Amino acid sequence: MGGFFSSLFSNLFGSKEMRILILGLDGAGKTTILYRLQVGEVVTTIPTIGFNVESVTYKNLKFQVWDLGGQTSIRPYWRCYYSNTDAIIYVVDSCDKDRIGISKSELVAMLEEEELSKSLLLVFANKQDMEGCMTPSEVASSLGLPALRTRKWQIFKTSAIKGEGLDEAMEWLVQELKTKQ
Ligand code: G3D
Ligand code: MG
Repeated sequence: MGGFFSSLFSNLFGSKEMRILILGLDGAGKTTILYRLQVGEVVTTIPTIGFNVESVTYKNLKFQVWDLGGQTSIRPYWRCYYSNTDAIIYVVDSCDKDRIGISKSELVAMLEEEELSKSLLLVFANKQDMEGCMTPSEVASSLGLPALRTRKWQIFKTSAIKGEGLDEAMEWLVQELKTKQ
């Protein structure tokens, strides 16, 4: 575990736990990103209600991942996982134009949660290595990001599979988390 991200994160904090959610529709690239971070062992837990939560803990930093866009009936159970969330990494498949509307409504619903009201928002316009994808600014407007008034957000152009754009995004995150502390 001597990778770029662990050295980036290691100069972050004192002892306070920091929590980061990685969310988005299935197929967006969340699991790929989690493994790309290479900061620790990915543990998958399956709560009885039946949605998978993948997590990685690095020192006092905890990343948790699950898929949005499934049954709305399980939505209340997510709350157990997002209290004290410092940042949300919202991953979008930039080529999935058919589901960008669903992705937007899922994001909007998450952002309405009281406990996420102070979380930073990083949006990853992922799969930028593919032809014919939406650009980051198209993704941003499709998600309605410019209309967000009270939240600190930033969009990043990424290719999780090639490992592109993740460094810049994580550097921004670390900087923001430092100022938030
Ligand atoms: P999820 O965890 O959000 O559901 P995954 O998504 O990380 O499982 O990724 C879904 C599929 O998209 C995987 O392909 C993965 O390799 C691919 N993928 C993830 N990120 C990128 C990217 O940046 N570019 C491209 N081209 N593909 C990406 P498979 O074939 O395994 O289903
Ligand atoms: Mg996954």
